[in-house]
Amino acid sequence: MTNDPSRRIVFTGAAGGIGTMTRPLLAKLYPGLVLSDRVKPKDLLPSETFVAADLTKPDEVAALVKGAHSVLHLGGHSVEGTWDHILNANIIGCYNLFEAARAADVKRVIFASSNHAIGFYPRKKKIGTDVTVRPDSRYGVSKAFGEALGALYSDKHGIAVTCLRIGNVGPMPLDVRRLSIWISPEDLVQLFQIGLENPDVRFEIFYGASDNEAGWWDNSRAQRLGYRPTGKSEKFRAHAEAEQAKIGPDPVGDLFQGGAFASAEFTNDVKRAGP
Ligand code: 15L
Repeated sequence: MTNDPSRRIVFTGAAGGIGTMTRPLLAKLYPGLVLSDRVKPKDLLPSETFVAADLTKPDEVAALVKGAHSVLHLGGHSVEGTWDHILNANIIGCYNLFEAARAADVKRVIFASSNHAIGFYPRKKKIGTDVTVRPDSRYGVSKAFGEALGALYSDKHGIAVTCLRIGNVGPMPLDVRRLSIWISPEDLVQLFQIGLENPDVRFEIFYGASDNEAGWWDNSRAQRLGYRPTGKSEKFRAHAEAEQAKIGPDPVGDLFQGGAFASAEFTNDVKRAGP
């Protein structure tokens, strides 16, 4: 599909953090990429195409995906928020996206899920992509919902759906937790490419993580479909530990993969939380 201008690819959430980091890499691979968000990215280049759309408005989403071959769906709220916020941006918005994709006969959707869909797994447990979801927040619940929608639209309507449980994207891991879940923008783009191009994709869940020695996730399915991460968080251990020392302990969050998302609003006994 690379460099095929007849295959329109729509990228929602293009003005967000991950959008900003991956746009330059994607532009080289998919020159006709259609960027979308509620507001135009400040650094939009004359060579880039932008279409504004609000995910909560079904007709705007339908107009956006009309004629698209594939959608990279990163749009929505990217951290914990009020129920009202999560409901609109991530639950209703995600439904509108899949429904518009079905109506427009879109072939592939890559959904930006999150590690917070499984954030209540203990850090000491290594998990695969077949575990029961254990969200650590309303945000995490919305990502589990998006994965379930993806499975529905794959099984019922034949859309090839790839859900990426993204850890934390950036030039380097920000703290000790991120040593286990960090992904470089380049590695994330590799996972986008598998979702956009691999002929074996029907419904997939991959972890969005680089080749991290401290990792908690078994990503063998992604590897079987060609994922060859080059980022290694261990190279940045000194930096991550120095940053961690500034943050200090979080007696609940430090036990669970989701960190502060798990400890926020926590009223349980830690012994009764998580699997
Ligand atoms: C996420 O899902 C968020 O979008 C991102 O902002 C980070 O908080 C990340 O998880 C993380 O867990 O570090």
